[in-house]
Amino acid sequence: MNSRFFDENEIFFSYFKNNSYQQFFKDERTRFSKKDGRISSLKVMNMGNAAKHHVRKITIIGDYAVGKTSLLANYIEKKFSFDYKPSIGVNITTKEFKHPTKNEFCAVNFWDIAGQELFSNLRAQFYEGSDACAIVFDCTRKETFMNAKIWFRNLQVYDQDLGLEKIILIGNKADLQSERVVTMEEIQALSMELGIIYVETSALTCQNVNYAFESLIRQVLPWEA
Ligand SMILES: Nc1nc2c(ncn2[C@@H]2O[C@H](COP(=O)(O)OP(=O)(O)OP(=O)(O)O)[C@@H](O)[C@H]2O)c(=O)[nH]1
Ligand SMILES: [Mg+2]
Repeated sequence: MNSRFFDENEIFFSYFKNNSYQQFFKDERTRFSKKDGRISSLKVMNMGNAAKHHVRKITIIGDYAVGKTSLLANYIEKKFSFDYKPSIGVNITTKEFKHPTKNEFCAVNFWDIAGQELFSNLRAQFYEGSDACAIVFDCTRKETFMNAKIWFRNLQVYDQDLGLEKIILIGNKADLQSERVVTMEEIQALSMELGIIYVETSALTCQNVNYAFESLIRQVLPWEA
């Protein structure tokens, strides 16, 4: 966990999933204080616990309103909302995984990055240090599919070390079949061109949501390598 990041960029956090963060910070013997509803200072103090802790980062990118926040909400909280509340800057949600047998934990931080153009100048710093990434487009909006390639190239600029097996392409809103405008042939061609796997999801019906996230998580857990 990079505490410097929080100090410099606190205003970009639209909200924290406090429960999951508190859980993670508690495990790490972490203190943080709040001022005016924002994180104002944060100190990580590892007091030397017998358990082994790891931290990993999964970034979720793609155009505005493709369903990034909805997919994460479905995966973490099993919730769906028809309301569109644009993300501001980045939302971070943590899920903790335990080694099947050893006293070893991995906190996976999901960085759900705002897709609106307004935030494009901020993105570079959010990509940094990603261990895996999902590029999401909306099967009912062609431009979001065309832009998936641009998101991929931008990610590669800022995170050159990220292997292709750690990036997945997600076509969301698969439930809206009658409104679909992106064909499977086009998607297959892009997925082959970029060399990354494709998963078709629906945050509304849950189709493939667990599968998509689990395939990313498998790539980052230290004991799965
Ligand atoms: N029918 C359907 N609607 C969806 C699905 N996923 C998301 N939506 C809707 O699409 C809209 C946008 O969803 P968000 O999850 O906020 O999109 P986002 O990609 O996080 O958008 P930004 O935060 O602006 O980047 C909302 O109205 C959701 O209800 C889906 O799988 N099916
Ligand atoms: Mg969002």
